[in-house]
Amino acid sequence: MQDVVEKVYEQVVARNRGEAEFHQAVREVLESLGPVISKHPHYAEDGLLERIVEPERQIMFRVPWVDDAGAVHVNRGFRIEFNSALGPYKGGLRFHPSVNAGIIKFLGFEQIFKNALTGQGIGGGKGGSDFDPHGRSDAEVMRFCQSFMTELSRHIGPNTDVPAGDIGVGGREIGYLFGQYKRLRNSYDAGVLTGKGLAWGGSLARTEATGYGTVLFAQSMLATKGDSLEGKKIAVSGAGNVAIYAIEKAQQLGAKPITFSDSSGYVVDEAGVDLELLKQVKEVERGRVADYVSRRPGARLVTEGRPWDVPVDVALPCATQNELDADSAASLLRNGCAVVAEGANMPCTPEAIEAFQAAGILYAPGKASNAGGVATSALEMEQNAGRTRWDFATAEAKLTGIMADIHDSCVEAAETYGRPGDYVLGANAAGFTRVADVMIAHGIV
Ligand code: NDP
Ligand code: 2IT
Repeated sequence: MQDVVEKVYEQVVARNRGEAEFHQAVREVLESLGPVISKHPHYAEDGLLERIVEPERQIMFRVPWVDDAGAVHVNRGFRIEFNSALGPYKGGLRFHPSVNAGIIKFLGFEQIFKNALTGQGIGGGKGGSDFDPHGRSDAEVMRFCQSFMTELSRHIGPNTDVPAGDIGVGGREIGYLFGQYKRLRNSYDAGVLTGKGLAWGGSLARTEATGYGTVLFAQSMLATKGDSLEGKKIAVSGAGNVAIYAIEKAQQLGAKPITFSDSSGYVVDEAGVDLELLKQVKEVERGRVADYVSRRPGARLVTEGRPWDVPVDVALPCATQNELDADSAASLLRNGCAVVAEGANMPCTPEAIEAFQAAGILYAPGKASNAGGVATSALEMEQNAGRTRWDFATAEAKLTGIMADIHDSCVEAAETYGRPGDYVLGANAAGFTRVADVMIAHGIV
């Protein structure tokens, strides 16, 4: 790391003690900025780097709620409004027991550059809670969401901050959150949340967008080598929103996804994933991956480890941060895997990324390859503002165009800064310069 960025990194570590994931995300971006600052030293002036690593606002609040048996629980809620240079803060809400300030900060920081890459005029933010929705009744989830929104509603708005889903937050939760927001404000501000139901302001293709976009990005990377996904074997991790629609798009493009996972283990289905069964188990029944195996002859459940030991051509980590480490990377490379595209946020450890780059395979960081979700959220905001509704083909065509543009921006920036094919440098440099130019235009704020 260059001296000037090293100093900023050290300050981040000193100021945000113990927040390992936040340090990791900042380090990855700052490391990429060396060649950018060498070429354009003004980006290191006027405290720009110091400002970009410090959230504009951090909100932390108590979320009390009552379970079905009458017991009181207290969770912690977060919203980190990180950067509004390009537009209202935009980013998802995560409900998972591992959530803490450092996790939300890393996600909010990544979101700044991801959102910049979409070219759509959205700032970066993230939120969530350490609430665990697993095993909770709909009524419990509703009461939690209502309590969470009672505080959050003071801080958000269609032109201020627009939350959406992430781990543990899907259509059901967005519905309860929107219902409470509308009741508190006495105002039908459809544009205050995205990922809404289709009957109340949601956009067609938002559900599919992150997974579809990730696969489209992988297809674009392969196209630079004159190759495609046709006939490729794919390992997917996760079995949630991103994983399911990554599998769907991969199948549409003639590839063969053979794995998926949840926190109870992973499934290998050499015949190719039965997507209808997976949707039934995960989206309808809210079941576990074992429920798929019990109904699918030939599929096997592995309860230890992650799917990265299965020989495949392409890996799509779509579950959570740091789920693919150096050993997993070595195993994928040994088995001939030539493409890794991140559907999740920061799923590969720095050591895994280093191994992929040293081996010269195609590797896409999540802030580029999973940007289709937030991009389609911005399309949802656009439809809400225009009081209009596009058909699926229109929304999907826009998503496809945005993913192609993000891919090309990364390729171009990597070439500009002297490291062709380095999608990490490309994504960070392209995202950073877009935000930084506008921060400079806005003065010291
Ligand atoms: P979901 O809640 O729909 O699914 C998450 C999946 O990952 C589940 O199968 C879950 O298993 C598994 N998982 C989550 N945490 C862990 C863990 N600590 N260990 C093992 N498995 C885990 O979330 P999404 O699909 O929406 O999100 C997946 C990833 O994609 C996240 O990193 C998210 O930040 C990222 N992302 C999501 C976008 C979106 O539009 N939804 C947009 C861009 C990125 P289990 O149910 O057992 O916990
Ligand atoms: O990480 C992400 O980009 C998301 N969870 C989606 C955010 C959004 O506002 O749609």
